[in-house]
Amino acid sequence: MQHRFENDEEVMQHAVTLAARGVGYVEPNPPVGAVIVDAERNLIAEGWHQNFGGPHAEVNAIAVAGDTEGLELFVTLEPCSHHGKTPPCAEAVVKAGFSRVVIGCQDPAGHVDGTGIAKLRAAGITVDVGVCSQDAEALIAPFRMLMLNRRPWVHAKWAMTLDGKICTQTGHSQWISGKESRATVHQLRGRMDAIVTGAGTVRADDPTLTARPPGARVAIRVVVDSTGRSVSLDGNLVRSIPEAPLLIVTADGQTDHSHTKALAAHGAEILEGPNDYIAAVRFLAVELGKRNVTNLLIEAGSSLMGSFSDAGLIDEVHAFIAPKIVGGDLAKSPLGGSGLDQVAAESQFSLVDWRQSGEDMYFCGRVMRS
Ligand code: AOF
Ligand code: ZN
Repeated sequence: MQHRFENDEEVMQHAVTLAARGVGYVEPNPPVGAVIVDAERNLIAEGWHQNFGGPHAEVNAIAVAGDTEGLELFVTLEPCSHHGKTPPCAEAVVKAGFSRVVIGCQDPAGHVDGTGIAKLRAAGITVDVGVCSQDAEALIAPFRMLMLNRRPWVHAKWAMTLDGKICTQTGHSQWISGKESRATVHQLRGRMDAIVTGAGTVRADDPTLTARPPGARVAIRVVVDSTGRSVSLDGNLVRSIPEAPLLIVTADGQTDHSHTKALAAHGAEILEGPNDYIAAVRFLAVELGKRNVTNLLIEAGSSLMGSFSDAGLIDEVHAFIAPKIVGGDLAKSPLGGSGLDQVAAESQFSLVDWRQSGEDMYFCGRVMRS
């Protein structure tokens, strides 16, 4: 494990890489990585937050290092100062006798929000904040959204043809993206807390919406359907309730109560929301935020997808572009709804990934908001 880092940024980059190992396992907590080095930046120990409820990154790294007197700690997120499921890391860090602590970014959560940094400084430790801050912030974007806006980070996934269609004019959509792309989608599903779809998709595809093979966590499946009738009692969603919860969001005044009663008897949860698509997706975001849903994936047709987009509720896009064309005025594109009046002059995304995926291209980007 003998390794010497060139500069502070290199150490922090390593901490960011360690933190990413926790993605999917730690939510609703943030993924955090920690690296301990000596004055010459030789690697002494590393740690990361591995699972929700478990020890935090700094504490794991300190446990590996043993004697930490006079060493330097690099951590992607400000050490916490509160008594949560574990005691405050800031106290453990002070006790460990570090000469210097380098922090990627401040913890936005109300229960920390700078108080961890203040504790370290009050103890006479040199504290530097903001090394590789962009990467450190990017790691905790879903956590920040949940903490500050009390709603999940919303991923929108679609597969489309070269001519921007998600199905033919008859609605046929099987076989747009290839095997590699579908595998990427299952990996994505495996780190989500919720997967949302609409009545049209349920009727057309009878989807299961589980991750195959299973991932780090099991997402609650959510169907937005005003009446609830699209979800049949003998369909794949109901059949797989023992594997993953099923929530059906119906619309006030539209719900088919005798059918939703039967669905509830099969173990589905029914929630009545507003009778308006945009209001319904806002209601859903708030409701899932209350349940600490940190990452939500929409895999839906153009009308529900368009409602999320028009409501300003899409944070990250995963688009698969297949080298196929279908044509047709009536064939749908990924986002329905009202859309924009003008094409944005500035770039709308910060790029996460843009690569070949088998025969397809895969784009992943995060929506930039001013
Ligand atoms: C750290 N290091 O590795 C993480 C931190 O319920 P608990 O005790 O696990 O505390 C969770 C909170 O601690 C979480 O909301 C966030 O503010 C902070 N996460 N802090 O010092 C870590 N994961
Ligand atoms: Zn902590």
